[in-house]
Formats: sequence, C-alpha cells, structure tokens
Amino acid sequence: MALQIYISGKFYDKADAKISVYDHGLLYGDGVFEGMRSYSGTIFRLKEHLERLYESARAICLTIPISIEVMEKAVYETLQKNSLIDAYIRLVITRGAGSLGLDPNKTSDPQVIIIADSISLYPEEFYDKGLKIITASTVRSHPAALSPRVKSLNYLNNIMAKIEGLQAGCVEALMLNHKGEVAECTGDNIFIVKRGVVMTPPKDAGILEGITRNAILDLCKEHGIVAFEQTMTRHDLYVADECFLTGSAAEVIPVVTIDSRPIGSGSVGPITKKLSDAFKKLVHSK
Ligand code: PXG
Repeated sequence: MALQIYISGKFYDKADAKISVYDHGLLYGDGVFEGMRSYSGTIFRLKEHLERLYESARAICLTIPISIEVMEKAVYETLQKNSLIDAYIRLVITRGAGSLGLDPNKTSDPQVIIIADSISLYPEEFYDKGLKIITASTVRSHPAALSPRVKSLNYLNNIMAKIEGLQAGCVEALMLNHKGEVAECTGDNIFIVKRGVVMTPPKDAGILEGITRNAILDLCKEHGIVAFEQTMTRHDLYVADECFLTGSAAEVIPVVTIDSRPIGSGSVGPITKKLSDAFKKLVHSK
C-alpha cells in the first residue's frame, strides 16, 4: 500500500497528497513545522514537540485549526495507518491558500500535514568516526528579525549555510549568531566538553531550543555530569576536548574536526560516547 499522508483530516496516497500552489506556505514560507521520531511505536517527547509547534505558530500569528489533543491523535493515527514503529514524523502547518500578495488575512484554511516516513540524515559511519564540519559565513538570523526560536517554513538561511558546508565536503556546518558567537548547526544543536564539563550555547544565542538538546541536559544531570549553558566563540570549540551535535533526525552525533582543526584527540570522546549510549537507552525506554 502506498504511504498514507494526512492532510487536514483526511488521508491520501503519497502520489495524491497535494496542496494548492496558492498556499502561502509555498509562496512565502509562511508556516511552521516539526520533525520528530518514534521509537518502538512511541513518539519521543511528543508533548514537547507539539508545544513548540503551537508556540511557533503563535509567534507568527497563525492559529492551528485543531487542538493539541486532536493533533496528538492524528499523529499516532498516521503512524498506525502506515504500520510504522520506528519512523520520522514531519508535521507541517501552512497559512493556507490565499491571493498573490503577502497579506495573511487574504488566506483561508491553514493546512495541517503529517508525514510519517523513514529518514537517514547521515551515513552510519559518521556516528562511529565523527563528523567534520566547517563554520559557514552565513550567520543565524538576527533574533529581532524572525526569531530562530520559531521553527518556521523559512529555512533558507540555514540552507545557505548547509550549501557552504556541502561545497566544503561537510554534511553539516556551524552557524554563528550576529555577534559572532557560536549558535548551532544548520539543523542540529552543538555541545562541547571541556575538562569533563558539558557546555552548549544558551537559548538567547540565536538558536532553536532543541528537544534533543534538552534531553541531553537532563541526561547529564542524571549521570552526574556537570552541564550548563555557556556563551562561546569559535575559540572555545577549537580548544574543546570533545564536540557533538544533537537533533531529532541526527540524534547524537560526534564532531571530530571543525574548520580542519582536530577537536581533542580528533576521535570520538568518552563523554560523547556515554551520552550517546544514554540517549539510545532513553529513547527506547517507554
Ligand atoms: N537547530 C535547528 C536549526 C533545527 O532545525 C535542531 C536544532 C534540533 O532540534 P530538536 O528539537 O530536533 O532536537 C533543529 C531540528 C531535517 C530535520 O529534516 C531537522 C531538524 C529536526 C528533524 C529533521 O533536516 N532540525
């Protein structure tokens, strides 16, 4: 059976799952999204993802036409329709079809799209050997422009940074904020380890507050590893002992070089390994 896609209350075969070319989600990137994973049939931190989705929508003055409770049911229904247990789930809310012109008041019917499929972001070998990343010259958008806290359909800024990474032979790239401080990567949060202490840029560094990021901070607490938010520059990364990235799609992935400089020993560090194992255990526990 073809993959079943949920669009605003109905299921469609993947080939027939379509929305209007007048949808402002397409015309202007006017909408919000979420990416999450299910493990053995349970969606990891679904409530947190839905909260972030509804907050992102609120931030762009978009009213999601269904309640969180109905959304939660629709997400699980989409998984079940496709007999998926371990899956990647993409939730997309668009402003809906309107007239040509920015005015959101001329749109109607925001669309709710739920796709449950598989995703493999990075080849398996990167999880064992670690990623090489570079710093992109494209900075994360200014918090006074569209806040990076909003997971909007407008990801061009991050895509430009991703292109810079790909052109340099790297699958991920580091983005700084408008002050030149470390923010995050194009689709992942960043952590470093220095003298046994785990650090990640603060929420006000122009980052998306990652749900995997928060899970790692919780795991550090649980495992007696000192962890805190810390404003950092590239210098802090270059002299770190370990570095890793986190994201719903990427999970926990080690970084071994940044801008061709080896981080620590240039191989996957012990705290990264410990947290990566703890994360695997956490997502597979009910
Ligand atoms: N920063 C940015 C800019 C992101 O887009 C994260 C950090 C990590 O957040 P979570 O909550 O996932 O830990 C993201 C999330 C994709 C994809 O399809 C991207 C993300 C998540 C899932 C899929 O490339 N980015």
